[in-house]
This record gives sequence, structure tokens and C-alpha cells, in this order.
Amino acid sequence: MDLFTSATTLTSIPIRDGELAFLPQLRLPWPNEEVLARLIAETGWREETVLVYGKRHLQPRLSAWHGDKAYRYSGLQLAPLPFTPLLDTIRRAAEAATGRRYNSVLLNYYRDGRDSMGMHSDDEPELGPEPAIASVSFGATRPFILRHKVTKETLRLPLTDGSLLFMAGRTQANWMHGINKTAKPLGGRVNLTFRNIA
Ligand SMILES: O=C(O)CCC(=O)C(=O)O
Ligand SMILES: [Mn+2]
Repeated sequence: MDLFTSATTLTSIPIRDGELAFLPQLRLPWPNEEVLARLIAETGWREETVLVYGKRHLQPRLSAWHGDKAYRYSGLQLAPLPFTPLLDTIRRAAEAATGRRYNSVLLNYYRDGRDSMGMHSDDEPELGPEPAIASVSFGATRPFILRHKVTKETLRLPLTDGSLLFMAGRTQANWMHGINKTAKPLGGRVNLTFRNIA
């Protein structure tokens, strides 16, 4: 895709009780494949354990947390790494596209279709009552599942290579989201969720 003629404005996705918008291609100074390869090679990936009902489990993906503030997530405290020039460039592109500022990013690396993320909301108190989250994806397309907490209405959004999904307003309060496992032979995918921690 020609980065200089691609759309640079978000398209709103109307949902009940929340705000969602999508940009098919975030404008960056490098091709998506190059960004994916560098993110995989240059990130200090960790295989984190989480506490589920008092038991420790290995998360089915690799992750890394960059920013100025520590972050508590499923009973673990992630010590932040500083923003790298690459992450800062992606952050500035995400800020330009969404009109919001972000001081932190959680990276997740789904090595293949067996890696996943369980249904959850990004509703930690330090994100505020209406968190603005810019979710940027590189590599294999994985469906992003959104489920309304009360109506159980379910949306399935394919997050394609180079895309940005913006979640804001009451989306985290009213919806859960996650990435399912799949038996399809898929390559790697890196997702970055830019957040603002108070
Ligand atoms: O990989 C994704 O698209 C979702 C990531 C996510 O929900 C998170 O980092 O909180
Ligand atoms: Mn999330």
C-alpha cells in the first residue's frame, strides 16, 4: 500500500455503550514487515506468569511493558522499560491518528495460532474511567473479539497488518475483549496497546 495516499483518519465503528474507531494503515516511515521484524528482534520479551484463582500460569504469549510508570496486571507488577526510538515513532503516529497522548505501551507477541489472550477489560483504576487505548497490530491477522458484559452481543474485528484500533469512552466499562487460539497455521503477530497511566 502507498503510505502517502492511504487514509489517515479514523473510521468510527458504532457500538452500543462505547466508542470504537479503526484505521486500516497507520502512517509510519517504514514498511510493516520491517517494523514487525524489528519489534520481534529488539523487544525484551518476557514469558510472564499470571495468578488465576491463586495458581500461577504461564501466559500463552510473550509480553513487554514500556513507559514511565509501573503497571499492575492480573496480579503481577510489570517494571517498565524505557521507550525506544522505534516505539516512540509508533507512539507519535498513534497520537497523531487518535488525537490523544500515551505514556505507556504493552507489547504482546503471539508467536503462532496457539498464542492467545483471554477475555478481559482494560479497566485498571490508573487508566481512568474512560481509558483511551490505541491498539496497533503487525503481522498475521487475528480476529479481535469484543463481548458486551450485559447483552453478550459479540463483535469480531479482523486486526490486519499495520492497522490501528482505537477504544475510548465507556468501551472498557461495558465490553470485554480478547484474542482466541486458532488451529490455522499462522505466522507471528505483534500488538502494541498504547495507554495513558495517571
Ligand atoms: O492483541 C490484541 O489485539 C489485544 C491486546 C490486548 O487486549 C491488551 O494488550 O490488553
Ligand atoms: Mn486489552
